[in-house]
Amino acid sequence: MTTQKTACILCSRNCGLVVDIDAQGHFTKIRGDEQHPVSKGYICQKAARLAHYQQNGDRLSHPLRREADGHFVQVSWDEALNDIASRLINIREKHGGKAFATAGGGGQGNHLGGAYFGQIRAAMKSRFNYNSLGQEKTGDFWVNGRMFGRQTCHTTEDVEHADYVLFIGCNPFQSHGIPNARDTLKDIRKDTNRTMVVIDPRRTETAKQADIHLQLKPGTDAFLLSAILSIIIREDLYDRDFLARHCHGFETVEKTLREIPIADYVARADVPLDVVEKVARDFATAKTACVRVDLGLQHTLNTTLNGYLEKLLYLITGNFGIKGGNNLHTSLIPVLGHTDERNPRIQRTVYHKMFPIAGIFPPNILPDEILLAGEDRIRAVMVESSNPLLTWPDTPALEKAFKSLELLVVVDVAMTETARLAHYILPAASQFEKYEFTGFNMEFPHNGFHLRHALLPSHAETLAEPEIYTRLLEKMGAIPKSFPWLSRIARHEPKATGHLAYMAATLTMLARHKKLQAFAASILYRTLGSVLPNGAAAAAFVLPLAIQLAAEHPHAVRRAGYQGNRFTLGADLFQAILRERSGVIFSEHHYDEVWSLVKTKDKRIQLAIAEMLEELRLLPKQSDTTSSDYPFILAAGERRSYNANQIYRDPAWRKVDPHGAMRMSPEDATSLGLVAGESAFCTSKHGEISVVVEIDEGMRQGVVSLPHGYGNRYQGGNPIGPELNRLTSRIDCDPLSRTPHHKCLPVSIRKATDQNAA
Ligand SMILES: Nc1nc2c(c(=O)[nH]1)N[C@H]1C(S)=C(S)[C@@H](COP(=O)(O)OP(=O)(O)OC[C@H]3O[C@@H](n4cnc5c(=O)[nH]c(N)nc54)[C@H](O)[C@@H]3O)O[C@H]1N2
Ligand SMILES: Nc1nc2c(c(=O)[nH]1)N[C@H]1C(S)=C(S)[C@@H](COP(=O)(O)OP(=O)(O)OC[C@H]3O[C@@H](n4cnc5c(=O)[nH]c(N)nc54)[C@H](O)[C@@H]3O)O[C@H]1N2
Ligand code: SF4
Ligand SMILES: [Mo]
Repeated sequence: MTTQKTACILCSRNCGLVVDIDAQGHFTKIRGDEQHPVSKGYICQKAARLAHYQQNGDRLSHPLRREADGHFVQVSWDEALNDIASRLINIREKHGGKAFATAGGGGQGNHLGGAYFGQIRAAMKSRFNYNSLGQEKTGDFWVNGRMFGRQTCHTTEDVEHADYVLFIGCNPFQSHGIPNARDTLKDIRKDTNRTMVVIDPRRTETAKQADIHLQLKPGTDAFLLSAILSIIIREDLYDRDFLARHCHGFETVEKTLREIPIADYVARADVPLDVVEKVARDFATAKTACVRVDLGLQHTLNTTLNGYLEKLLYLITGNFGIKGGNNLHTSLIPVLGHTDERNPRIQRTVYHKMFPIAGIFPPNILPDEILLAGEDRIRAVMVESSNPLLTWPDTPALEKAFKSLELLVVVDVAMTETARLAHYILPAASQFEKYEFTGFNMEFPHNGFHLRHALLPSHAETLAEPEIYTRLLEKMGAIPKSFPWLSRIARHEPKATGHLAYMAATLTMLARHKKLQAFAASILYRTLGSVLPNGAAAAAFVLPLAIQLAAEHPHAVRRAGYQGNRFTLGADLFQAILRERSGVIFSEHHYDEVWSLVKTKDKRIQLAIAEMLEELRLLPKQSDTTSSDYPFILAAGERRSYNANQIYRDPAWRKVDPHGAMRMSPEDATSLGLVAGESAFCTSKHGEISVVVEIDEGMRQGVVSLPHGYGNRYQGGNPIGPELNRLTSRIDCDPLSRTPHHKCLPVSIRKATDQNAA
């Protein structure tokens, strides 16, 4: 038996773990890693059963090719990659980069492979990066771009230190998303000087711990938030000094907000006006306050506008750049890019003319870009670490689109619903069989990074993504098979110089061969990679990122404990990243240094965003979502105690909720004549699925919910639990970001009589 360090891969927190592994490579004990600098020993119940990810009946072992009759045959890596390379090149030569897109590229904890995956897009001369973030967070990123200057300016919330915390459309008790969520919630609850407010249509596990719960009608957040802002403005509770010193455009925003018909808007949200006034006043006058939002705000109506209003809340009250407020944070791994659609050079999609946000295109439009874009359509797609057939809106449309492709390649650890449609399935080593990390490190003022080491040998013939994509690039002729000069320098450079001679040589080479710049990750992997200790080759590309971070934030990196001059500081950080099994803190800022992270020219925040103010003015025209045909609102995709996106496939991992039941209020169940455990049909204008009913006192009347992360066909069987996205729409989406309205889906529900259930 060995004891090793790693991290949980089931949500964005990636809590540090200590695991015992027996001689057969099975996890026998999993506990929190006290030495992990961010999670400090914390875990939730989901981590204990990670063995079901590592070993399950759907794990892939060999590359597979689909034959004409639909069945898969085992092929060698060379056979698969040679054919994929030549088919990709053929498509590029005949149709250009527009004909190719990637889908996915990293899940909750595996972002290392993503750095290599993007290179395939570059080799194909394509910009089309479709990713699940484009169905949740891109509206938020767009607003960040306008307010803070770049879409890479990502905001975070100091919930741990805030006196007043507003949780809007998130349920951290189940979904986490904030440091050590359950402990943090408990601390706020126990402290009588601190206040927790939850804005959510369901009385969630988080809402039950809150001081105030505003149980609004789904889809009305923009009404409620603008009313709260208006109260703050009309009652003169905004922070004049902060606004004068740090922001532009307040007068314009103020004018619009002052005109909001407060009582009317609060009535639309269907919550008590006196409580809303109290929340507005107490939030604005609290010593420190912050706002945490997630899918409840981002999968509902007015996604982008909601993100704007939420940011205005903490900005006009001056709760930014302070302990206990909202802040920006550093990033070591650039998960997001910046793509301003006002720049005419930004490449739009062929059919929808959609622009990318933060470099990401919205999954909603992918079926049309494949099926309806004519000669210039997308003809080849490569999917990684994502299962779009279950997780992207409008499953039937996507299925039809994927089936029409000239080439679909899926890289996954498991046989997924998407993989079953592929021409080639490439089996990846699991996240415990290779080097990995998450790029979702969003802490401020301290930010952390955890490079996870491989704990186990790769299963069967599986390969880690860096190897898969580097081989593919080599076969496509995008990069040479070797770089003898760079390899030699890497090998012979004395340890003390921290690979700086190597870096200098690489930069010189890349300056001379600009075409190779896009493939730097694979070049570093093949050259520097081979001299890194403990087989850490895949992490070689972190070196230039560490150097860049240190050059940008030398004080923050030094405070975090690293030493060196302008050139060597980043190399010192890199060495620590390679060495520390529990992860490191890589930057330590003072709160007021948040302004160094703002990317506008004058470091001021732009509050007046014309598109958002226009959408706000049009808000009263918004019509009701429900109708007599579809009288219920379905929140399609709740986070519960035993779901974790599509990461687990074996249903045996769930301790509760085997069917992924539909939650509804007792009143609604009675009126439909349904009892707990009974089957029903849930129908939207797009599709129908069968569900099992659960009665939940916490549900608002007229609202039902289904969990995310079900519907998979384990070992080729029938779907287990709701296939949610057979109901959801790719057309009903945010006008700007095109993120879907998953949480505000009009449906009807009917009892499944014995006859039609059969
Ligand atoms: N257990 C578990 N944890 C997870 C995941 C998982 O699958 N399982 N997935 C991870 C991922 S990828 C993500 S993005 C996060 C998401 O994390 P969350 O966003 O916190 O999770 P959800 O349960 O999807 O939605 C949050 C809340 O939004 C509420 N809501 C629904 N409609 C509305 C509305 O119109 N307005 C408001 N204000 N609220 C509304 C729902 O009632 C729900 O309580 O969770 C992560 N963590
Ligand atoms: N209706 C509805 N739809 C939703 C949501 C919702 O709430 N409602 N939530 C949305 C959200 S917020 C998100 S983030 C998405 C998530 O949906 P996806 O983007 O599809 O991501 P995951 O579900 O995390 O899928 C992870 C896939 O990666 C594979 N995998 C695991 N480890 C590795 C690895 O090391 N290498 C490779 N190559 N593959 C690996 C798993 O087997 C699995 O197939 O779903 C979205 N879809
Ligand atoms: S699911 Fe999230 S919060 Fe729970 S242990 Fe894993 S990473 Fe931590
Ligand atoms: Mo997500």
